[in-house]
Order: sequence, then structure tokens, then C-alpha cells
Amino acid sequence: RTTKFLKDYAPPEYLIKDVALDVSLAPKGARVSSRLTIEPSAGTVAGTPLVLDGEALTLESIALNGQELEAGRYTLSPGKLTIANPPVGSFTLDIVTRCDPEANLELSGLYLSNGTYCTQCEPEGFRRITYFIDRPDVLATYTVRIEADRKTVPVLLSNGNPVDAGEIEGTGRHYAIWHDPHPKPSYLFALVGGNLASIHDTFTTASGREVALGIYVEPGKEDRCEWAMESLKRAMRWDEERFGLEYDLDVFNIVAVSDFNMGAMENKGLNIFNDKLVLARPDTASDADYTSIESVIAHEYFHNWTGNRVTCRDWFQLCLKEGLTVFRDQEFTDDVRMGPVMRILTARLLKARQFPEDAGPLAHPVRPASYIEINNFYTATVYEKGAELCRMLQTLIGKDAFRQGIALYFERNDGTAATVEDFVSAMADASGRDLTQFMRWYTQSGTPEIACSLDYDPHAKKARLKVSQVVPPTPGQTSKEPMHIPLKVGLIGANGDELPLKLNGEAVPGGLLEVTEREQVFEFENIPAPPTPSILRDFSAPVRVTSSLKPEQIEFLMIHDADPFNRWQAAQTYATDLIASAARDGLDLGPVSGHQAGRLAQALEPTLRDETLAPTYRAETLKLPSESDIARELGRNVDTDAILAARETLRKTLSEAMAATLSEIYEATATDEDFSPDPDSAGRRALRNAALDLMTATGTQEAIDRAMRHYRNATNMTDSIMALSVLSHIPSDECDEALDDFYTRWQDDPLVLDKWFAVQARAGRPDSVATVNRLLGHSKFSLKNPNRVRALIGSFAMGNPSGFNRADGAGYKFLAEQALKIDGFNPHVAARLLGAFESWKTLEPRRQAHAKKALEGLASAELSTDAYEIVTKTLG
Ligand code: DPP
Ligand code: ZN
Repeated sequence: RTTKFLKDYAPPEYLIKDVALDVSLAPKGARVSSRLTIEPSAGTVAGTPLVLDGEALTLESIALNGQELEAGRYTLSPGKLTIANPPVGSFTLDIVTRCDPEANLELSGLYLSNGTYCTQCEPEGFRRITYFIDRPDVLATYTVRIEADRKTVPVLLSNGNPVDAGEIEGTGRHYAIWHDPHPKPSYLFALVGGNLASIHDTFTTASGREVALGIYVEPGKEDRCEWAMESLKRAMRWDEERFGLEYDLDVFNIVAVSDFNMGAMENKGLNIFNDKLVLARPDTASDADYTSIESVIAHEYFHNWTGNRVTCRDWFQLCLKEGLTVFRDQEFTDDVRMGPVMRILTARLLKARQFPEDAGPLAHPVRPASYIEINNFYTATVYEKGAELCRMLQTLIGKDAFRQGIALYFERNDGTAATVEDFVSAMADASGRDLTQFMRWYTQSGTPEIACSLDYDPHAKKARLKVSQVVPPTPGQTSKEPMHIPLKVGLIGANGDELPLKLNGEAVPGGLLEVTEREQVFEFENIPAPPTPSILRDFSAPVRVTSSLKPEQIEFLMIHDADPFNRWQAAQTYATDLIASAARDGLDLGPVSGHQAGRLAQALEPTLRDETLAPTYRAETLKLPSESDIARELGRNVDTDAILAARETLRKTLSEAMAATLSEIYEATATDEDFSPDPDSAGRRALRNAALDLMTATGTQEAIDRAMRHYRNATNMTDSIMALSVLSHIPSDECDEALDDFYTRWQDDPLVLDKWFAVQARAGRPDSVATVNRLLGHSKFSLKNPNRVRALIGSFAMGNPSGFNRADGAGYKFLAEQALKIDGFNPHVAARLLGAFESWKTLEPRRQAHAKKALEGLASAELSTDAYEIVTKTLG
């Protein structure tokens, strides 16, 4: 268990230029023959030992330049194969190993998913397939021959273009040969063998090349692939139009498998997906599923340039490909689907997942300086905050310069393994801007806190905006330097009009201020009367803002702010303040002010009734801040029961105050048209379902009956799962009936059944710990399938704050026990689940004590490196 440091980076001593793999697939013991063409790096001293990585492999033979190596010429140690004295200059190694796909429950390397052979090599899985210099700055060309039983494994796929295929006479076996001309790191290697069905299409690139597209799935699921294929083609076109980036092979294949640790993987020319992010049909997938499929298909496709053509020098640079690619997929979804709502969804996710990480014991910079297990750093900070950094760069230098910066980045780094510095310097050079201070965003962890106050000088007709920033201390970083923050602002006059902004006689384009000091004053001229400030428009930086706005001013912004993000944010802030102040004093539950709730309802009405606004936007306005949003706002002494109670009280009050509006919306958005996933139709369903959700907060029989009718009349998964979710929070016969009905209908459909598990795990009911314990014993539950584990255990730990944080510690005990079991065979999934403890230090003392006990229990158990790092760092 050693800590690795970025500062210790040293280039590889040997390079592998070419790989020829021959993989013979059989359930017990796949045989892998590899021929590696190796050469020393410039400057490597003759005789430097060659060290290859390898795990869970059985070595059969090894030959150097065609000569079998005797036992004394190499040594095997845990995780390594060392050749003490390799020849000078370039040489070849032939290595034959065996691995056991069936026994591979870690789902890293070569494994079997429901009978399909597949691979996952990022970050360090290739060493579980063959001995290799398994690091991202070793780039090689690959030729892969795969051989398997023809009948049971008819489909054989690998990276690049198909070269040859055929029968092996008299054996019942066949083979396929693939060649990938683009040098790539080993983590982008992939291989698939299985009995798979497929759908096919073509895409003609901007320069007129035809690319064959294929999506491979379990037989019988072909009718659920169309959306993924359309999404892929949209993404390919978009990347050409927005960034001038074309696809570069003759084929692009996607394979969907049901056992997968992550969401999906961008292997060159052969993306492998968790089937949850491929398969969709109106009756099986919700609008949310359609949206994530579209965005993850795009994300993995976009990696072909940002990640594959230019890869990462080392794993500390993970954000170089992930932050940038998330930013690209967000821009895509914004363009093709969500519009202004996209920023709301993105900010919501960032605040829900990344802010707590940045404020807790697991905080780390977007580019971490150290890690024990790299698998633990596929985090919201690296991904989501990493994407915000790209967005801030674009905001600071402008969209055109950003596109030129991307072009320059590829011009300079194509075919190489690069660093964050390479990326930022391309942006600096393309824009002529000095981005030295901006680099702190990559190295300083913690969410900057911005405080703003506005003074008005009636004589000078000036409005002075005072902005100060503090980056809070985080583990290992006690003092911080000020950041370079793009802060978009507006000033709104008493009649709701936007006031033109002028600083030192100059207009302020886009209201964009650059905050670079700990404290700065911006003096706006020609302001006729005291304005209301709108701060951090468009969520222009991943920061927390405190401003001294009065409730009337927030109401004013809810109605008048021209920035859609801040208009939404104002409503969230108003509701958050109400719930948080009622829940603040821990066990002493205060009432939600009925008067203020009434004013909130009134201020919401204009947006809800504005037919010119996209229905999705109106739906987002109707959604109250989550229990976790409130917990984050409180920040200390958190009592999750008090939060749940206060939030429910507000929901009930709003539901009564807005009854007429809600029911009008509910009726007006009803339709008998066939399901279509287009943004307008999805938005209408979202608005209708948000109305249903709030209407059901009264908990009356009438509300339950309405939800039950919604369930019965549903003609698509979006509506059925919403009805089920709404019902699941209120114990009733109707709820049980709907759950039974759903189960009966979908028991043999794993992805839909996951929803059934998840809905019950998330229900904020006093009996939720008993429920999840009971479901553990359900015949359809399995700890081995990551999707099922995340549906039941993950949904409970991350999506049911009052259940997981039950005052007697039963929720913590449940998670600790299950995570420990899973850790025995799949450390990656176990460590992820344990992330649910990240905010334990913000809890009230009793819950804290229980959480600590659960964590200490884990710390004293035998843990994987993955879980060990999370548990010990979380304990702090
Ligand atoms: N598959 C993961 C992603 O695309 C890791 N690269 O983000
Ligand atoms: Zn990615």
C-alpha cells in the first residue's frame, strides 16, 4: 500500500512500439500469446532492467529475440516480471500466459459477463491479460488475433479495423484478426467474444469517408439499440461541426454488457458499455435513461480525440481527458437537447456530488498530487469539476479562441501522451492570455467561497460590488492562494429591467468580471437607483456564493432575473433557506414558516404559468432542493430526520397553496400521443410528473388515488416509474399493489428490475433499513452484478439520506457489512459504495458516533487497497 506522487513521475525506460496478440478463448483459462517489440527510451543506460507489470497471470513461456529464456534470466515477483539484463537496442519478447475469465469477478482485465468475453483495461487492467509496461505513456500499435469456439462464440471483436477471419478446419473453432493503426496505451485495448446480436448503420464523415457502425447486444435486445445508434450519429456530426474533429477508422463498434464496473469505456474503435447506457425502448427506459444514453454515447465517442488521439502522460492527468470530455458531452447535450436547462442540471449534479467531496475528508485537487489506488480517483472532482475548469477557460478566452486552442492542442500533441500544462498552454497561446494563475484550479482543492455585497451611492450614481474569495483548507492543503474566477453578474433595476454595466467608462461584455484577488471592488457607473444584483449568472464558476440578499430581493430575482439559471437558483435559494432554518437546530425541529411558504408559492407561479418557457425549465423550477442539498447548506450538526420532516412540511404547504396551478398543469400536459424522446415531449412529461410529485405531498387518499391512476394509465417507463416512486414514499395498499404489479411484469428484465429495487431503496420511510435488508435476500438479488448492487445498496446509501443516516446507526451497519462482502471480490465497486460516508463529519454527534464506529470496524477488517484508502482517508 504505497502512495504514488506526481512529483516522482519519470518517463518509461523502455517503450513497446508494437504488439501482436493471439488470444485463444476458453471458459477456464484463456491463453494469450503476445509478441512485443521493445526498445529503450532515449537516455536509458544499457543493461537497465526491463520491468513488466502482470497480475493474476500464469506464465507458460517467455522468449527473447526468439530464444526461450531460462528461469535464471528473469524473475517473477508480486505484480512484476523483471528481465535483469536485456539486450542493447530493440528486441522482441514472446510471452505466453493464461488467465481465468470465469474466475475474474473483479471485472478488470478479461472476464465473462453473462457468457460474453469482454475486457476492461482502464486504468490498470491490461496487466491482468498479459505482461506489459502498463502505463499510459507507452503507446503501441496492436494487431490482435482472437480464436474461439465458432458455435458459442460467433462474434469476435477488437480495436481498429478488421483484417481477416476464418475457420480453423476440423476444430469447430474460428478466428478473427484486427489491426489498429493508431498507437495507443494499453488501457485502450479491448476484445469481445460472444454470441451477440447486432444492428448496423453507416456514417459519412465531413471529408466523405464511410464508417461502418455496429452495436452488439444480447440476442433479443436488438429492438433497444436504435436510440444509441441515433445518438452516436448525432455525436459524430456534432464533433465535426463544433470542433472540426472527424472519426479516423473504418469501423466504430459498441458492445453492451450487463456486468460492468463503470458506465462505459472508450477503447479505440470498440467502446464497451454497461448495457444500462445502451438499451432503451419507451416501455423499458425513462426519459432520464434516454438522456444519459445520448450523453454517454457521445462522451465515449468524443474520447476518440480527447483521450485516445491525445492521451494522458500519467494517471495524475486523468482530468486532461475526463474533464475535457465531460465538458464536450455537456456542450453537446446543451446543443441537441437541453438548452438553458443544461446548466441547471450540470450545476445540480456538481453541487450534489462534487461539493461534498471537496468539503470532506476525500477532497483532492482536479489534478491529484498523490494516490494509493488510482481506481479511487474516477471522482466527481476529476470529472465534473474538471469539466467546469474547461468551461471557465472557454468563458475567459471566448468560444472562438477555445476552439482554436483545441486545434492547437491537437496540432502539438496528436499521437502523444500529454499533460494538463500542454492543454492550458495551448489555450494561453491561442488566446494570448496569461493563464498562470488559472493553473491553481488544477492544484488547489476545496470549493472557493465568494462573498458579495453591493453598496449604492445615490450622489455619484454608482453601485459598488465588493467581492471577496476564500478557498477553505482541505486535507494536506492548509493555506491557499486566490483563484482566477470568471464571475458573471447583472444589475436589475426596480422595474425588472437589466441595467447596462459600465466599469471605468467601458461596457462589460456578458457581465463577465474577472476576480483574481482576495478582495476586489467593482464600481459600476451610471446606475440611476439602487439595483438588485444577480451574482454568478449561468453558474460561471464552481464556487459557493454568499450574498446578503433579503427574502424580498430573492423573490424579485425569481420573477425578474433575465438569466434563466439565476432565476431558477433564486427559487432554490429561497426554499433552501426556509427548510434549512426549520431543520437547523438538530433535534429541535422548528416549523416551516407558513407565511414565507405562501410567498414562495406566489413567486413560483409566473414561471410555472409562462407557456413561453420550455416545459423542462418549468419542471426544474417545481423541484424543491433535495434533502442532501439542505444537509450541505447546514454543513454541520446535520439531523437527517429533521431535514426530511421540514422538507415534507414545505412540500405539503406548497402543494396546498398551489393546488389549482398544479392541477391545471397536470391536466394540460396530459397527452395520448405515442411516446417520443424528443426534448419537448420529454419536457412535457417532466413537468407533468413534477406536478404529480408535489400534488402527492399532501398524502391524502385522493392524492394516492391520482398516483395510482397515473401508474395504471402509464404508457411509458417515465410515467410508470415516477408513479411508483411517488407511491413508494407513502405506505399504502396501493403502493404494495403497484410494486407487485411492476415486479410481475418486469421480473425477467434485469435493467427494469433494477429500477424496482432502487425505488424501494430510496423511499424515505421509517422502515427502509428493514426493506433493504429484506431485498438482499430476494431471489433476484446478487452481489456479483454491479448494476444490481448499485440499484439496491447504492441507491439506499446515496439516495435515501434519512434511511442511511438512521439515528441508531442501522444504515451504516448495513452498508459496512455489504461493502465488506463485495470488497472480497470486487474492490472497485466496494470502494465506490463506501464513498457514502464522505460527509459523516457534518452529522450531529449521535449519528457521527455510529458512522465512526462503522468506519473503524471496516478499518480493522481485511480490506483491499481500494477500500483501505477510502476508509482510512474518510476517518481522517
Ligand atoms: N469509461 C470511463 C469514462 O469514459 C473511463 N474512461 O469516463
Ligand atoms: Zn470519460
